[in-house]
Amino acid sequence: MAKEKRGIDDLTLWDDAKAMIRKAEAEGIQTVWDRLEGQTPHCKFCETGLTCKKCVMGPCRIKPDSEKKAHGVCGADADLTVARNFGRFVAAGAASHSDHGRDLVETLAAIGAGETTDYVIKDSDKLRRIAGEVGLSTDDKDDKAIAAELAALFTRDYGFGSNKRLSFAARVPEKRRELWEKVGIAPRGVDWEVVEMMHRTHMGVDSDAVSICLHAARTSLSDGWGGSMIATEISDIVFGTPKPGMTEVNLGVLKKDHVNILVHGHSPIVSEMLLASARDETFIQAAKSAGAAGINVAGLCCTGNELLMRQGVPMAGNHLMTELTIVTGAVDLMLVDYQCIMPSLVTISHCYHTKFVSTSNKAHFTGAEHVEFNYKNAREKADQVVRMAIEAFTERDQSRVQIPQGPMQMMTGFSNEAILGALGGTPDPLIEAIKAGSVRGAVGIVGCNNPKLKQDYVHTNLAKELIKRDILVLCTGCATSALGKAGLLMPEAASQAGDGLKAVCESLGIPPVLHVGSCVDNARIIHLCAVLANALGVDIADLPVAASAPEWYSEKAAAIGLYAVASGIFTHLGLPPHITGSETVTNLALGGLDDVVGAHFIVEPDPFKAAEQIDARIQAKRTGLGLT
Ligand code: CUV
Ligand code: SF4
Repeated sequence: MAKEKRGIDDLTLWDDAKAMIRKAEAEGIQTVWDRLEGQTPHCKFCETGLTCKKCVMGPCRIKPDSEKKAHGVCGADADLTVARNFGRFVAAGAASHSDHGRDLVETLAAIGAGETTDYVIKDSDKLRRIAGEVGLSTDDKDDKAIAAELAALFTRDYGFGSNKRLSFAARVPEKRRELWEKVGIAPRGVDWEVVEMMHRTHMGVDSDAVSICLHAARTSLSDGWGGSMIATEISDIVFGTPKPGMTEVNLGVLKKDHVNILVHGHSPIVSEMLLASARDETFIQAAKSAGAAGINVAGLCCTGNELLMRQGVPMAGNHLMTELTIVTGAVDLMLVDYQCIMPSLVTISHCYHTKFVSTSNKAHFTGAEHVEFNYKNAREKADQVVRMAIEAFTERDQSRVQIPQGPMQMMTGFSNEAILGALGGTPDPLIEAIKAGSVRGAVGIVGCNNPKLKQDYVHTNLAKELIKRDILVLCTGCATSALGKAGLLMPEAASQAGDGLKAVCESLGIPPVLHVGSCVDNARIIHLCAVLANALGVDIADLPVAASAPEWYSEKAAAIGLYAVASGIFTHLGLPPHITGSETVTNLALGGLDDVVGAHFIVEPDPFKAAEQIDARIQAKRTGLGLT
């Protein structure tokens, strides 16, 4: 962390962000960067994972090199303290995705039981395909009956598992499953692993750092191959499986003459319904009567990614843009569900006419208006919210509105079904391209922004370096806005790729960076890896693939990174988690895990150096497969 005050050019890569940071400053509005400065320097004990407040004999601060303070009151040393903290960190991340997934299971069950008319099965083919895949018979059954059975099965995956194993574990290559069994990290139920982590990290339970780290891996796998994967698949079934399409990104997607509604958070359950209401002719007419040209819905963060993938709804920005969207003065209403919603958004919205509306019983925000959505009332509540937005529009002070430059175009919608569809229904053409070396490998660039790093600088430069090297990039989450704003989600960006990748993209008419969805949709990436590995008859760890969370901040990102590694995928992080106070845990993460699960983490804030290391790993994997 730089000690001197950072200039605006150190905060973000983008003109739209800079313009709004300046406007915020002029209007006396505090942003995430100001607050980071206030918190810097951070507490060294916390930063390195050496604080423990798990019981009331403490709190304890562990100083490994001090005779008196090397242990907490209970006797925990630095390794154990870091591991217990990290274990809970990962469990919280896994819990977040998986609790989001639970809402989708509940919705699917409600459809099955005929308890909702607001939500329906949009992709009946996928419903039947997934049901068949997890061993349910679909013969002579209607969609509702299948939905009910599938929801019941997934409910078991949350608890004791079906056969103490996740249904989607069947997707995992056999070698990998055997390895998980051998190491003792085969994931069972989603809730089970999270609860067990809370138990293990209570004082006096698991007191071995390595053992806790292995359970952290198991917990993360229950997210990746469980909660997140279930969330993704049900979202496709209920809201439609994404297909490629065009849309736009950056603050320029806001429209001065429209009612602007931003959806922020994660689940498509709320945002899809809001979109349906906003597209309703009655409300469009109401907006016109109020003096607007229409209703404009745009997304933020992951629920933005969900709408982007399935509905082509434009994206206003990623994590560090969320506050700045309100600073435009053009947002009439921000509708949120849960996760990554900075509480500061409520404060900032009060500096404008912006209505801030929370929707989830799990996520109340002091100072917000709460309109609670559930599967029985969702459409009615969405209608109510749209009416609130139209009313807010009439209170907007247009003299305070400043909307930066016009938006960038981008292509989205690359579900695995769409990717395989583009390849003619089988992974073979991709495998052939990998064998021939025109596509040397693939990397998922995922995750958040972090104000400690220059916004989107690591994302964009890493992606550019990789595609130059004929490495295909898949992106999700907040990386999407970064790469979209950089123009990399356009087919034309193929010209920036190496000759091999360029030719492949041009022949298929696709960008060298494919948008595959939200954070839970990282499940699509590990699923695709499994499909490739199974087709080649190898383990995921043998594939020339890697993952990267260049600018991550959240517990969820830690869970994602860890399930990627535990699935056999080499993973780059732009900055470390709070583990550096333990040599044992740090060494395990940065290398030791290779011997256990065949992959490990690297930490590198410089995108150019990171690209070198990822390239070297991919080349080693190619060599391992006998490729050049
Ligand atoms: Ni879930 S977790 S900041 S919105 S990607 Fe965006 Fe994505 Fe990180 Fe949050
Ligand atoms: Fe201190 Fe141990 Fe209690 Fe943690 S669990 S607060 S290290 S006594």
